[in-house]
Amino acid sequence: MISLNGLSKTRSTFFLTLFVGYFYTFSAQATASNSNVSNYAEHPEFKAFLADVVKDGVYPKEQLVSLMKTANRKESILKAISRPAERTLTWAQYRKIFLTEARINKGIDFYKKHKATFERAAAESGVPEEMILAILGVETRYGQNRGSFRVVDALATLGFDYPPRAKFFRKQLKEFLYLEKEAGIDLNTAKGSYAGAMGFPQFIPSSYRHYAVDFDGDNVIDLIDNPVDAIGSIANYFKVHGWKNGEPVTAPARFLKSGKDESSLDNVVNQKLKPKYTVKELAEFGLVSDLPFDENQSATAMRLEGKNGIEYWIGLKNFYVITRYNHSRLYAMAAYQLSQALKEKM
Ligand SMILES: [Ca+2]
Repeated sequence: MISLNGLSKTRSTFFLTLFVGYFYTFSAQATASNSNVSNYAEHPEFKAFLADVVKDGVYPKEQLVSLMKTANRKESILKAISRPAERTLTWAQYRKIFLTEARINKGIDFYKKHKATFERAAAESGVPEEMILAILGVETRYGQNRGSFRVVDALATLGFDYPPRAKFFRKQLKEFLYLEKEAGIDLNTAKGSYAGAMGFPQFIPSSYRHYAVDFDGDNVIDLIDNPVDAIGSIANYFKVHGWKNGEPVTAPARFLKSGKDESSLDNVVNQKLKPKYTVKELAEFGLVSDLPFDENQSATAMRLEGKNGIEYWIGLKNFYVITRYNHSRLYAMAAYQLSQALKEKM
C-alpha cells in the first residue's frame, strides 16, 4: 500500500505517521498532481474509473457519483504517504515506539478480555496467540487508534492525486466499493488510516475482501468494531501467507570471519525481504546465529542500527510471513519482539 524501498506495503500505521510528522517536514507537492477540483466526481480521470466500475457491475453509477462528490483531496494524506516511519526511522527509533511497558500492559489487558478467542484462533490457524496480539498492538494499540481519515477521502486522494501509487489506490477504491454489500460497511462514513486501512487490524480493502473472516459466526465480517473478527482475520492472514507453527522466526547473529571485515556483508544484508540464501550460505559469509537452525532452510540477513550499535539478525520463513502484513523488516522485527515481550506476561 505504501511504497517501502520500492515494494508495496499492505498495511499502514496511521498514528505512526503522525508521530514521525512531529520530527520531519514534509514535501508532498513534488510528487502529487494538483487536480484543482472541489470533489473527486469532477476529477478528469474519474470518468474512466466510473465507466470501469459500472462495466464490472461493482457499484451503481448514480450512487458512486454521489459518493465521490463527497470525497475531497486531503493534503495531510499526501504528506503522510511521502514519509512512512519505516523509511525514515532507524531500528532504535522505531523499536522504541512499540516496545514500551504501556503497550505491553495494554496488550495483556486486551488478551485477558479475549483469551478464548485468541486460543481458538491459534488452535485453528497454527499462529501463536502472542503473534496475533502483537500485530493488533503495533497496528492500532489493540483497537485504540483505528484511523481518523474517511476511507473514501484517503483512497480518492491517493488514487487520483498521487501518481506514484495511483493505480494501486484506484484499485483499492474499487475494492472498497464491494465492501458495502460484502461487509455492510457504510462507504460514506467508514474511517481508517491515511492509506485506507481499516479497523482493529488495519486491513486495506483488497485484504478485507480476501483474508478477513467472520470469526464470531454472526454472518458479518466486521473488522472495524468487532475484535473477535479481527483476531480471527489476522490469524487467517498469517496462515494463508504461509506461517508454519512451531518454526523459528528470527535470531540474533554475529559476524565471525577471520581476515574479513563487516563491509564484506554489505551486499548480503538488507536485500529483498524474500529469503534468498540458506542458513549455511550465510554462515559461509561469516554470519552465524546463536541458535542451532537447520542449515538448509531459507534465510535472510539483516543489519540494523540498534540502540547499542549495529545488530545482525537472521530471519527465517516465518519472519518473511510477518513482512507480508507490512513490507518492512523494521515492522516485522518490532511485531516479533513485541510478541515475545507479551508472551512473557501472558
Ligand atoms: Ca462476525
